[in-house]
Amino acid sequence: MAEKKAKKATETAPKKAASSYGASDITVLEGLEAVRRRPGMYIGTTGVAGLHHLVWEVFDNSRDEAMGGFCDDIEVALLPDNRVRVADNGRGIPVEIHPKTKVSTLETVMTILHAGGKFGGDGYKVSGGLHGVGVSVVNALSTYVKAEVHRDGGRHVQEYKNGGKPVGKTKKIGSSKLHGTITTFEADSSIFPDREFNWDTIVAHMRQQAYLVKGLRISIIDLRKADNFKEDDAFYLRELGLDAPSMTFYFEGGLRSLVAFQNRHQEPIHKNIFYVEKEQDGVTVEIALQYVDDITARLMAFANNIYNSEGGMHVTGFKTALTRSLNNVNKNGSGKEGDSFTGEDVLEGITAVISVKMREVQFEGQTKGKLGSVEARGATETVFSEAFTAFLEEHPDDARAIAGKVTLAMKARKAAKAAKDSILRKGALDGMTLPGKLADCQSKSAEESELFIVEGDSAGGTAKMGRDRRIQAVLPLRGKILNIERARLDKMLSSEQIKNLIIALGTAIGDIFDISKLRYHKIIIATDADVDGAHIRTLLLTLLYRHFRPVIDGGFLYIAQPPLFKIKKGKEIAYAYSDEERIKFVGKDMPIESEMAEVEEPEPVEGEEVEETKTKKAPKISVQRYKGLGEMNSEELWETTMDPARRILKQVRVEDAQEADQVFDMLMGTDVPSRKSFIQSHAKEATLDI
Ligand code: 0RA
Repeated sequence: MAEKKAKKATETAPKKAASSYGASDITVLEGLEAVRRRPGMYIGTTGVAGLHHLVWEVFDNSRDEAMGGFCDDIEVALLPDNRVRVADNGRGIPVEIHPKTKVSTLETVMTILHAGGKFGGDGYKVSGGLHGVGVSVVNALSTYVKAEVHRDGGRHVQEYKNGGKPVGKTKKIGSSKLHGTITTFEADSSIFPDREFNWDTIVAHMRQQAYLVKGLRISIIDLRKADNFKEDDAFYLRELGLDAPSMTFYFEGGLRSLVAFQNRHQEPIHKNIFYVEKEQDGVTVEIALQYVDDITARLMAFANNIYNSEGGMHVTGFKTALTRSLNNVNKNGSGKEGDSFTGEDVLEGITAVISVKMREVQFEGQTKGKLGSVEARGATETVFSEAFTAFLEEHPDDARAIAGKVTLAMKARKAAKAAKDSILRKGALDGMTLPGKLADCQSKSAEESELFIVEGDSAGGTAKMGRDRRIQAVLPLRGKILNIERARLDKMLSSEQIKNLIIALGTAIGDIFDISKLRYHKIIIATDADVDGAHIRTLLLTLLYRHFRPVIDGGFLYIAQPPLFKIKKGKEIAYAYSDEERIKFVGKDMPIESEMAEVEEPEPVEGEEVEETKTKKAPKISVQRYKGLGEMNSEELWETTMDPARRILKQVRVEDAQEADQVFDMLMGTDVPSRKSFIQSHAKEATLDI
């Protein structure tokens, strides 16, 4: 119903909305207009990341209501026509006339920039900083918004069109026994060229948010393809019982549950997950941790529920307190004098989540992913120090296991250092003689240089022939690289494959790692589109994630996207990068050459006239599947995968690498049952060689 109305009104688009707006509406619309002129300033980008930002922004308001203790159930629904609907059972945004703006508080919040804090009443928002720009920004960037408030026995509605212009006033349209807010929006396609929401992105975000607000139920439902969905009076659309993908997250344990989830494929070395939540000097600090039998540190940090990929003050405070607490235990126990743990020792094998909440947060760093607020450091240090010391005293078994693990890490560090020193002294990475396998580029400027890491010598040869040798280098890797799961630096340095890679990158590794020495600003992994290729890619991602993290954080790592099919239609050649694309080109019934019993040679074509009649009848179509890069000739490889003007590259984000790290744990780790089920559930893909 609302959808129809919205469309009609857009078609006839009245210049002036029938609203109560007086003199102040000019400044209001100017504010929203400023957002439309420079959307990047408010939401970062107008790409898909920015599009999803709109969802986070609307969701954040409901989540803040939940953090205030007023709401425990939020539903996010993806609707047809690119609309998104967020419903919460909070108090409902107030609807009475606001004394300052002379319009309803709802309209004020929806149309005035940053009105949340100023007009919404005390405690409207704790968040701020990265998102937390206010729902009016979403309104400004949408062609349609509907806000529905259930409150004080009534059901109140207001709609906004074309960048936030109210359509009439906030109206009571009926009675309701419920309380809460429902916001539906449709992003403006003239601002967001791509309006396709990614289900997995939304699932991952909502899962994370559910961990961060314990006791909050968050459900997601994808009604974009639900046949018989029409907007209904249900408060939560999941109650309509439609056949649609949906998920619900609810974690009573909060961060404790998140740590357990992170460790689901690991072997914890002690039973109890440490947990604390406490306020200190205006900062609420919440931390959960557990050590596992592994050497990687898995730290996650949040400030006001925003993920801090680069850590920050809270992480610094945490590390200081962790090192000190464990050194204290060591002194009291049997540890020898002079053997104190370093920050690195106490982080080995730890899975920890640190979340702080405070009034004003400041972010800094390259991606604004680092918490800069200094108060967070002291508060985290104090809260954690006290609680962790108490935990170690109250749980002697856990304390013993942790101290043992950290002592082992210290010993291993000393052994590894001795080994590395001797290897380095012997010149393992010395002189930086580039490996013979590497076909380097001519340019000495890292900014323009690219390194293609390819699988095997045959693909290596093709890539060397096809490349632009001025700026493109090629390094073939042979077979499987070393299993780095448990490998320490000294062992890794004895692998020829890895040594080649490290020398080619130029950064060295471990203590002497130096990102400024990176020789290529694009490192491109180009493995085959089959199971082996996926395996090698996972290994490389894991290696880079664990030992060359700044390469990923700096945005230097990419994955090549070679086509899966070559399609010939008469003389025309096209490439398809997915099954969907192939089907779009030739239909689903066209057989794939390598899978047919026999292939007819295309007939030679003579003369223009003949050709014309031929193409008119039925152009010869053939579809060839590429299993590996080695199956392409050098020209094809250049055209489809290497030419900077035509290729598609996927930039690797930390989350991608993190996922690879987890898959890696599953494939290589000790958790046999999940490895089995992973392999079984991917067996189909494996036989199809996708
Ligand atoms: C401030 C005051 C009150 C409610 C809200 C904010 C509120 C905002 C949003 C945004 C999405 N969902 C929301 N739920 C509630 C009401 C204060 C009162 O009733 O006393």
